[in-house]
Amino acid sequence: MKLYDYNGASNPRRVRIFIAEKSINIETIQVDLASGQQFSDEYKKINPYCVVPTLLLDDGTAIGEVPVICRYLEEIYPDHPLIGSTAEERAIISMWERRIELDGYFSVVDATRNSNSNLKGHAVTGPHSYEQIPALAERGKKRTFSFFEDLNSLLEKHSYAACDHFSIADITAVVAIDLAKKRLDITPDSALTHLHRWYKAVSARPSMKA
Ligand SMILES: N[C@@H](CCC(=O)N[C@@H](CS)C(=O)NCC(=O)O)C(=O)O
Repeated sequence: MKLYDYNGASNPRRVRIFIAEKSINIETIQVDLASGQQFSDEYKKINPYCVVPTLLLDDGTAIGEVPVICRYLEEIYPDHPLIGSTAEERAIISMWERRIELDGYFSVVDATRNSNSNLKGHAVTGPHSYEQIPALAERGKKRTFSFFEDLNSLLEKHSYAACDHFSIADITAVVAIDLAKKRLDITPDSALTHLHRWYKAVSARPSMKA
């Protein structure tokens, strides 16, 4: 099994953190996004969406999409569960992870891809070309601030994003916050005390260095 990866990119980081939390080792292969290696014919055969990560199984099966890769790894490495141990827990954690991805992670991505000058003509990942829409960057920033507030309210109810223990929902949330800081120079307001308490605790986990 091999993970097609790129060290500077946040979606593969979500999978790298997941792998580190599971204490498993998976060989990684760098796809140099900066030089456009994701668009090479060779990589397109592995992932026609021209994105990383992709998990390539020993029989040649290629699995894309972060939550799907993580779900596959959870099934084959059930120790240290990160998507829940019961049907109900799996549903609750998956629900929050999806909401955090849709409202938080994708808002940061929208704001970044529609404003970064290196991404002109490439506002949406993949083989097709799309121009940037500045209004989407503005909306993405606004939605990022709303996400910080909503996450703070969530963390008032339980110690971690989805429940009272660490899960994949925390991984998506922390990577969204780190991406907002790195790409947009946006950080959560210091008044969001529940978010900051949680962020400090999860950021100290060794897996976060991945
Ligand atoms: N929906 C995909 C998104 C993956 C994605 O957008 N990856 C980015 C890196 S963070 C990428 O490969 N970008 C290539 C590009 O910008 O051309 C997933 O969940 O895996």
